[in-house]
Amino acid sequence: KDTEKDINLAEFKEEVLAAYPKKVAKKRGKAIVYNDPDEIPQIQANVRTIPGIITQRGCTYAGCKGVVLGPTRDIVNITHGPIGCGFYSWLTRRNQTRPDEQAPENFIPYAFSTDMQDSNIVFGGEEKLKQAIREAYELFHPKAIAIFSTCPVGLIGDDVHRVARHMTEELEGKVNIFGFSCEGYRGVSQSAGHHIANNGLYKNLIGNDDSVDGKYKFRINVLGEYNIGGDAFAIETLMDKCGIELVATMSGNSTKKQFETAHTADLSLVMCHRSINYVAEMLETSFGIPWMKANFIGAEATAKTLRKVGKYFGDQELIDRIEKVIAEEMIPVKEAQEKALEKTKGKLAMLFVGGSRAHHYQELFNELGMTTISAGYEFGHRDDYEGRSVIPSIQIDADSRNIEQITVKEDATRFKPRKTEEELKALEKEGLEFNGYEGMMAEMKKGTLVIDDLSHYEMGKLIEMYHPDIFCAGIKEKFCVQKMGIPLKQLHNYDYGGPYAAFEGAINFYKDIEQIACCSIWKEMKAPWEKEDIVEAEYVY
Ligand code: ICS
Repeated sequence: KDTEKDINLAEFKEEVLAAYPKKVAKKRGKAIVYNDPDEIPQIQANVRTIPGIITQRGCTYAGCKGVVLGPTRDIVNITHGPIGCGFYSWLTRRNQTRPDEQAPENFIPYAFSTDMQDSNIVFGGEEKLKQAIREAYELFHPKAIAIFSTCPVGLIGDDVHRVARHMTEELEGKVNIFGFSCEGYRGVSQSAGHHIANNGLYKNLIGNDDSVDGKYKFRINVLGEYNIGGDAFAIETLMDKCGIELVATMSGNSTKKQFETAHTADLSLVMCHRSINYVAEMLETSFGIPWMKANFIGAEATAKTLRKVGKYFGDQELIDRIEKVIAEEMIPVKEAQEKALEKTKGKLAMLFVGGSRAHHYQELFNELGMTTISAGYEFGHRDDYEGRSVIPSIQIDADSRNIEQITVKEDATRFKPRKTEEELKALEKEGLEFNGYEGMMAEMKKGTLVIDDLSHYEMGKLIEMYHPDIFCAGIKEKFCVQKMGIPLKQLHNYDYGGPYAAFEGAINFYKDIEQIACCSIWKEMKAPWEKEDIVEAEYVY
């Protein structure tokens, strides 16, 4: 099989559902759909995983501590819970850091945890948490300390917010201490953790510092970029070339100050909408900063994003500089692309990653002449699939029902909107889109398979039935898939690779995928007993 013609995806759904009990089949059936970009079908997403199914998902604590706050280098992030939670969220995501004068501290290599024991479960762990905060303060003198609740903390009722208030008082306000009720079971996945983290950032940090500094007058935030494998570094370098100030990156290689001054930017670009849309909205309602969807994954997408920024500011000098940068950067990109295309063209990919990469990375595969025949998120919501304009806004945030919805911050109205309604309308006429975006389905081919919260069993079936040339997922899937003779590229932590963002990242990706997907070694992955005759002996009694 080498072409799209030889595969018949239509058989998949019936075959896979046949193995499930009736009720399960009914529920899973709603999460497995055949795409039609012209008439986008409804997909079930962001609902509880059926117990017993092996899911790819993570927990709410992972979304809050691991994903959103974790990459901040000068905040001490304390996990209040058993040591396993802190240990498994310790550096595995490969979010990179680079201390500088603004924040010479770097706490990312540490795993801070209260290491709760049986006695803390029985008698309560608040005292231990207080002690941990005292210790962290004495040892490191950080600017801020964040506390993250894990499942047992919620079950026994330790109040991390009360502890935060108590310790702020005890330490005479010398350090900003705040807690997150992000117990693992709070939501159906990481997604609830993103929301809780966004609310906490907004309440405790954003808007605290009005100072405006930097080299350039065009000031933007890049939200939903976590510097995995150095992605944010690649974006920083690119912005610098274009003469654009990056006020805050949320939260790759970020600092407390970046959060506190984010409201001084004039535009927010949103990379991973799923994890940070709440902050984007809050920055807009409170401080009048418009946001646009952006994508730095893929060379074409990067160029498009830069042009959007140029258009937003409407400054001819900036626009010219951006065009010059794009023209220069595209030379090595095209060279690398052509070289890779000789081998990658016509190959097939499957992508099952979190809440935005399964969509964004399709751009890079398109640039490699490869087709994504099946994709899905672990915890995306319906708008991430169907597009924000397709589904009614009331449904956008169904899972966050039990999470506080914050809109306006008191006294934030001291800031004027960056553009008037008319100016924004005029920009929309010129093709800029604010507060909206296309979901994954609008950009996938007709008849391709879109599957939410893919189960381990379904993954095996996909491989068995269609033998894609590459399967993109994470560490939980990697070795199972590779044992089936299909290469797996981790799109969470990039294995050992990256950056994959911006022009520089696209070149890295082309090279890596050519090597991984076009390598003959995978044909040799059959176990000896699968390809050789074996002699079976019988015992004689
Ligand atoms: Fe966003 Mo892994 Fe991001 Fe996305 Fe999110 Fe996670 Fe990672 Fe994955 C993430 S924030 S940790 S882009 S950096 S929770 S790779 S949705 S699952 S696809």
